[in-house]
Amino acid sequence: MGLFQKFKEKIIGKKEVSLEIQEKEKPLEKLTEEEKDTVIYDKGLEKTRKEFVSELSLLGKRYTKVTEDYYEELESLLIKADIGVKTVFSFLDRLRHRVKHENITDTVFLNEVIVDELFMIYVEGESLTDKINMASEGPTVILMVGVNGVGKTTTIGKLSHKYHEEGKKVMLIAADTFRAGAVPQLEEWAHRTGALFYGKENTDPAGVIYDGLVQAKEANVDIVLIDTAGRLQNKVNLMNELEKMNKVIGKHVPNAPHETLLIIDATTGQNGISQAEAFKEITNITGIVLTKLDGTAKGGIVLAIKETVGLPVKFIGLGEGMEDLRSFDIEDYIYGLFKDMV
Ligand SMILES: Nc1nc2c(ncn2[C@@H]2O[C@H](COP(=O)(O)OP(=O)(O)OP(=O)(O)O)[C@@H](O)[C@H]2O)c(=O)[nH]1
Ligand SMILES: [Mg+2]
Repeated sequence: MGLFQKFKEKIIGKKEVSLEIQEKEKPLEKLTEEEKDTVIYDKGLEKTRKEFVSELSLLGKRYTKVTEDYYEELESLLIKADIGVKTVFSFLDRLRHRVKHENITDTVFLNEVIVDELFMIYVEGESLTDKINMASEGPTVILMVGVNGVGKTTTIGKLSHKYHEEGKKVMLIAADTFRAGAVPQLEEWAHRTGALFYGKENTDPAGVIYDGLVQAKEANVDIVLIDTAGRLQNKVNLMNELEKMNKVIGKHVPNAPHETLLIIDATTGQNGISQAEAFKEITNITGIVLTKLDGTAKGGIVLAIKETVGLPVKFIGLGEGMEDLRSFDIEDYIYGLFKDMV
């Protein structure tokens, strides 16, 4: 039995929950975290679902038989959803193999096999953990990196909200001392989310982190989120700067940073993949946050990142609101994309 079959029941269950929430017009605050996931993934993946999945169904209707032309159209459809050329090719190889082996001729049935194989990309191979590595003692330090405008500061604000809601004491440190307005922007998020704050403009980022961590330890903070500048000057400079920051962090808090999350804007598509590859060479990235998935029909990028970059997606951004950052969950993702197929 394929994975899609296994998830089908769950998709149906989530659809029912979603319908009930709609009918009763329940506000977001009244929902459980699981229900929120369902609603927010549903809405945030709407664009990808509408384009990619509906085209997939149409393809199945236009071709009754699995022909070369069918494969060609499928290939361009997958590439359009930003699953990535390399991923698409190996995917198509496996699909052709299965079609032959299982003697599949019906394109409508094939859709289920396609979805099945798409999950496999994510699920198979090395199991990457999407959990955040929390410190067993002292503050957990999470460093956020990424090029400009991808959503680093906003993501920190959303994470701060999430951890605050979980009853944790949070501190935000503004080590983006470069861009005008970056420090007050983060400070505003600290105010909105009940977090402590440390930041200083026009100074050395490592120095700010140093002073911030001293305060974080004094205040017995549980989680420290560090914002960094987004400029990707040249690689060597960035590497040196990150190394300096890492040294300072490690000196203060053993084994920190516990996470270095690379933020990628999903609307930039394959460019985001190149960024992930570049950053991976520069520093020890432990996970990806994929933002703005709500603004693109290219939600397939999650799969491309897993297969081509080999880093786990830990969070996804599905909107601008504070609740719109969700832990990445493959089942919710599958639900959000393929709920109309069951
Ligand atoms: N729709 C949508 N917008 C988002 C999401 N995440 C961030 N944004 C928006 O993206 C824009 C840039 O976000 P910032 O958090 O300022 O990005 P940054 O990486 O800190 O930018 P710099 O500090 O200039 O490098 C803002 O308008 C955010 O509201 C998301 O998941 N969905
Ligand atoms: Mg910023």
